[in-house]
Amino acid sequence: MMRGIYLLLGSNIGQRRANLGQACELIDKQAGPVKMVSSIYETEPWGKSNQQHFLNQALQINTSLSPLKLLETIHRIESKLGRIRYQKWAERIIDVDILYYENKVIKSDLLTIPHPELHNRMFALVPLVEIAPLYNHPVLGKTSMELLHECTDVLGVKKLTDYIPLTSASG
Ligand code: PH2
Ligand code: MG
Ligand code: MG
Repeated sequence: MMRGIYLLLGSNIGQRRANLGQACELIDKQAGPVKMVSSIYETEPWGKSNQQHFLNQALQINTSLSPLKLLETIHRIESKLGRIRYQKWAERIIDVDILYYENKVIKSDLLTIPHPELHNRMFALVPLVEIAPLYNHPVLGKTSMELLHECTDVLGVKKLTDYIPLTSASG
């Protein structure tokens, strides 16, 4: 069982909280046991600002799947939850990204690990720091906490305590 595997969930359409919950359940069943979950954060959309706020959450899982098999499994789960890919950075019911796979460094057409934008995005670093503050980035040689302190992303990241939907249609 591989252990230092961290994922980031994101959703910005539909029942966002339920989407994260269902993704987490399916990951646990189909990829391997979920060992740690961060709080859920409501985050301003990065890349395209004219869309709904996201909910983001980081997970640590154990899995015996290889990185590519894990990616396939993730894509299957995203499709099952109704995600249709039509445009980069389009709104999505669910997005599951691999942040770290142990200390592996992978650059292929299909998959880049560590996630190439992790250190530039508060919506990923803030949840990650909650569950893996001292985990070392295998390329940048810095802990999650150090990456967070150096990150210049100014978009809002707010921990959900009492959850108030932004609109009646969102979850
Ligand atoms: N994912 C993106 C693009 N922009 N913004 C936020 N706040 N959260 C995300 O998960 C996110 C994003 C591409 O996957
Ligand atoms: Mg993503
Ligand atoms: Mg993705």
